[in-house]
Amino acid sequence: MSSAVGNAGRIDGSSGKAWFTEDRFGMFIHFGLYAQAARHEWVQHREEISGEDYAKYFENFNPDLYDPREWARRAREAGMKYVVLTAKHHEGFCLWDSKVTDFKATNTPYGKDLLKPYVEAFRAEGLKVGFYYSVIDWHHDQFPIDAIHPQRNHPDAIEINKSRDVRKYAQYMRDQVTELLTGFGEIAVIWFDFSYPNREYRGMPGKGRNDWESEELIGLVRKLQPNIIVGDRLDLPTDGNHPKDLATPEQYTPRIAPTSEGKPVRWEVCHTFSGSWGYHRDETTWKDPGQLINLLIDTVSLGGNLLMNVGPTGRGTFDSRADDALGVYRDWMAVNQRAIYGAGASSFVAPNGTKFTQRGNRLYLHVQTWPFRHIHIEGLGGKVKYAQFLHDASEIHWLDPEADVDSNIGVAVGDGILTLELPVIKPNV
Ligand code: FUL
Repeated sequence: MSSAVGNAGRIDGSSGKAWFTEDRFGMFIHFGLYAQAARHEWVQHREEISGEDYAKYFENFNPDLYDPREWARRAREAGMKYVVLTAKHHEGFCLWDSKVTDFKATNTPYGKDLLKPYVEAFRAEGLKVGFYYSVIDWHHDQFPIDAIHPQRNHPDAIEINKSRDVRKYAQYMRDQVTELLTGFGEIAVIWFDFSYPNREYRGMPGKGRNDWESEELIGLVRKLQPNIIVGDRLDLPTDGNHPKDLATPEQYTPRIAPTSEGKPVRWEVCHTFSGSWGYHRDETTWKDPGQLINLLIDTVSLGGNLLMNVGPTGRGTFDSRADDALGVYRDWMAVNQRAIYGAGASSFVAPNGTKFTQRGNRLYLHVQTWPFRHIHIEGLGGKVKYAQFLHDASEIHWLDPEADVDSNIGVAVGDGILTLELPVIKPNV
């Protein structure tokens, strides 16, 4: 339900990035060789699979049903306004025809680049396009065998590391990021994932250095695409020179909006439909419709964006459970999108069992636990001009002592309290 109230300030982006807090809702896509293993995108790490054994997924990669126009249509219908696809995940496999590696889609039985059609398809549906790019790379021959590498228990790990030069890998990343940011038009988001400090080197020279050369990397990104929004997982120094573009809490929604260098920052919560980012055939912890909707409302009510993930199958399709989850958003957003786009946190405090989102002088009350007949809202007395349900625009009566509105709902209200009169039965929205 919505009502008209005074404006509340909210975090906004600067110039070319202001779209982000307006759009609020995006699609994350994790797609790579791991989709064929169908048991989590970290399968190579979890099962300590060697490069030779993992090669079977490369040799069999053939997403013959890949049609990004289908993906894009579903995203748009679900109300998502932007998209982020794994151009390369930790396994190191590249979805595009990178000139600096052979470990890419064009060298598999599929034989084609996946990124160009992806970019074109989503743009055609009106979505902004982003790339996820893994800083970690378990395939690259100069990437060290560190503590989270699939080969971490290899008996010769220390010896192998002695011959590796992570600076060559850092250059490889810059080459690839250059390809991604020069070959596909304007990219809205680059989602780096993830560097970590004080890495265990197992004999590597150069310990203690910023081995990812993240500062060079972000400098390059800013030069190539000044308006791009950069995810915050590069482990950049907190010296005042690298204010964050985007904080990226994963699988949880912070109660207090994140800050960077003491200032409010754009933030985006990413979530899975089930317990895996990559396609996981046997995973059963799929979120139910109520949880999906609550995630979106909760995040926006706190001033953040939601990036919901789909892990397509090895044939390149969304499985039926993902489709169903997207359908939940499609149906809800068809009616309620006004409470999401351009909306954010409100300075008014929502009563228990409800949440507020606010856009300009419109306040949206999301009633999660349906009460019997009345909702009392402190601080809104005398401030509301009109109230209505969103789903059918039907008027909601209220009792507001300060506005001297006549009502026969017959309940005692206090100063500054607005009391909404609801139907006894929750409308079937
Ligand atoms: C994590 C990664 O390790 C996961 O596989 C996934 O990509 C998630 C979004 O970020 O840090």
